[in-house]
Order: sequence, then structure tokens, then C-alpha cells
Amino acid sequence: MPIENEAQLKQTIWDVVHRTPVLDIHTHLYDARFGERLLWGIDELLTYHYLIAEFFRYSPMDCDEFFDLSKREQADLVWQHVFLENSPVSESARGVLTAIGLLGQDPRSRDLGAFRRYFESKAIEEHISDVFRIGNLESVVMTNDPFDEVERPVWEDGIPGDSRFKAALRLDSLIISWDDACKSLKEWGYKVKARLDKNVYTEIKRFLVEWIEKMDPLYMAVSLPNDFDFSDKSNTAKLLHKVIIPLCIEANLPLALMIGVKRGVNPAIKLAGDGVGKADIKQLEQLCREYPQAKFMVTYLSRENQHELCVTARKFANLMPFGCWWFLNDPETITEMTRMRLELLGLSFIPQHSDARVLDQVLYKWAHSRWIIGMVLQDKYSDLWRTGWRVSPEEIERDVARLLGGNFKNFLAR
Ligand code: FIX
Ligand code: ZN
Repeated sequence: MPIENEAQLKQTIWDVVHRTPVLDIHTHLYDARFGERLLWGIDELLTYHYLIAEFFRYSPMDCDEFFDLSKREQADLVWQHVFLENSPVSESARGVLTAIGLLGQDPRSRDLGAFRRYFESKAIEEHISDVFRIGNLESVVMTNDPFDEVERPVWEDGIPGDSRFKAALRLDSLIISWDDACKSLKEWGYKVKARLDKNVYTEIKRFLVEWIEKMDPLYMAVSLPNDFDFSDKSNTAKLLHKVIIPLCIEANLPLALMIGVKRGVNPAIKLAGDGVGKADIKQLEQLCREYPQAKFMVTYLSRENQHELCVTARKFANLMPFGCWWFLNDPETITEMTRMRLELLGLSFIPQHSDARVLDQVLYKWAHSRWIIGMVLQDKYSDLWRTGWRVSPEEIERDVARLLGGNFKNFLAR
């Protein structure tokens, strides 16, 4: 049925955005094979590092004392300070309430005990299926580190996983702290040494090819500090140029670059202590120019980098901007970034990833992002409507499917 008026247009967009399944391209979630690596439940939600940072805004408690507590005790404290003694208006706090609400719990009760009992009553397999169904998720991409002691044996066993969880080969352990990685590789029988040379590159490539076979990743990924210099003589830069990018080209895998984190700005609060810095876009321009056959998926952590990322993506089809990462994942910034990307890039980008570390977080992250993507699209299609252009429901479905998964799949297939 053709769309007759603007009100119908808006309703169609809203419905389509909500009924189109999402492919979540970057999470820290794991399928049930990975045991303790898969976090879920109310205590994990409350002790998310985003909320721990907010807890320390309110509480004068000593950091070590906090981290010595059990997870449940930490969760009690976050609940007390961030939810009860102050209203939970921040994005991360509201998110917990959206998530438990979507799971059928009543946030009005403020009954942490009841929320705990709800999660305790569920088996993980059942819960995974509930979250995928309620969140309308097609699949999620994990963050897989071949150096992780819990992950390694699972991959080595080769037992098939849950097909809703896809792999991404994370390179941080290998290329950010090469000296440590080198020791492990030696123990595992690779002929490597701290000083990089041709033979070492060959061995690292052999290691990666083996892990690509084990994991069948959709892409390789690394997170880099804002001041990372791709052109200097650091081990990380050398490994990127000599091994990683050539292998990505050979294996036709995109390289996801997550740029802009300042690790350990306040190490006392652990994961919550990472900060942000603006990066130099010239570095990315150079990379896209130097390697036209490579495919780069890029997200910057700094808000200040977002406009230039769009402009750079207009120059290079081998560059795919993705997601509103971490400190940018709040409604105000998602709105701004999604609007800007649509206006500068049309539909040719990946608007969001959840970065969920706790299974239940996908519920709120995607609910909140779907609301925003829906609203921004309503505006953009209304602008179109006013030019006289008419879109069909099928065209809206096509466009939204691209944004929520199709663009990623097409980029992989390029
Ligand atoms: O490097 C990453 O993948 C980051 O997303 C995480 O390390 C970060 O701690 C996070 O959870 C951000 O959302
Ligand atoms: Zn992440």
C-alpha cells in the first residue's frame, strides 16, 4: 500500500525500525561455551564499568576497598548511590531500568532482591534466546582474543558454537604489547623474538592464519590510543603494516580500527578509568590512500573526530564508519552523529553497535538507539516528502535493513 501522508510515513518508519532485526557488529558478549566470559544478570548490569565511574562521582569510598568487595556488594553500593540516593538519569543508569523493564520486571518496585531472584530463576540458554527475541537481534559479534586463557581452550576444542554469536579476531594482545605476546608465542612453539624482522612477521602471520581458521572471524580489530602514529617505527605500527593489513587484504577481512582511547587515565578505577582524546584524521586518510584494497571499519571515540570521519568516508569507499562508541553512546550524541552521517553519507554507514559487556545490555542499548535512529529517519524522510519525492514501504524496509545489518554484510562481501 502506498504511503498517503506524512503521518503514515512516520508510522511506517517507526514500525520498520522496530521490526527489522539487528546485526550487532561489536560486543563483548560470548556464547554459552565461553562460560564465565558471558556476563548477564542484575549484578553484572549494576557493576558495568560505566556505572562504577558514576558511583565514584557520588561516593567518597576508597577505590581499592570497593574493588575488594564481592560483585554483589559492589552492586548493592551502586544501586544505593546511583539509583536510590540520586535519581538514575544518566544513560547507563536509565539503561539498567530499560533492560529489566523489557525483561518483564517492574522498575517501579525498586526491589533489587526481586530482580536478583528473576535472573537466578533462569537458565542461561533460555535467557540468551529471550534476549535475542525481545531485542529483535539477528546476531551479535563477539570480541575474541586468542591470548585469553578462557577463550583459547574453547576454540582449540573446535566444538561448534551458537550461530547467533559471530567471531571477531581482536588484535590488542598481539600488537599493542608485543613483548608480552612474543613470550606467549614462543611458549606455543612459534619461532619469534622481541626484535621484529622478516622471519618474525612470517611466524606471526602463521599464528594469525591458524586463528582465522579456528575462529572464522568476520573481521580483525584493534583499539588504539588517540595519539597512535601509524607511520612511526613502533612495534604496533610495524605489525600493522607488515602483517595485519597485508593479511586482511589476502583474507578479504576488514580491519576495524577503534581509535581514541586513553587507557588508564585513572588506573585506580580500573576499566572505568579509561579516557578519551582527539585523534589526527590525517593518519586515517593516509591509510585509506595507501591501501585501496584494504577495508577499514572505523569508529573514533572523540566527538571532535566525527565530522572529519564523515568527510574522509566521502573520499574513500574502503572506509566504513561505524557505531557511537562508549562515551558517545548517549542520546544527545547518537542523535547528532546519526543525523550528520545521514546528511553527509546517505545510507552508506553503520549507525550503531552496542558494545554490550553484559548480555542484558543489548536490550537497552538497542531500544534506545532504535528510538533515536527512528526519530532521525522520520525527520530525514519527512524532509524528502516535502520535496515531493515519495518512498514506498518497501524502500523504507530496504534502507533500514541496510543500516541495521546489510551495510556491514555488503562491506564484508566487497
Ligand atoms: O576496546 C573496546 O572494545 C572498548 O569498547 C572497551 O574496552 C571499553 O571498555 C568499553 O566497554 C566501551 O564501551
Ligand atoms: Zn568494545
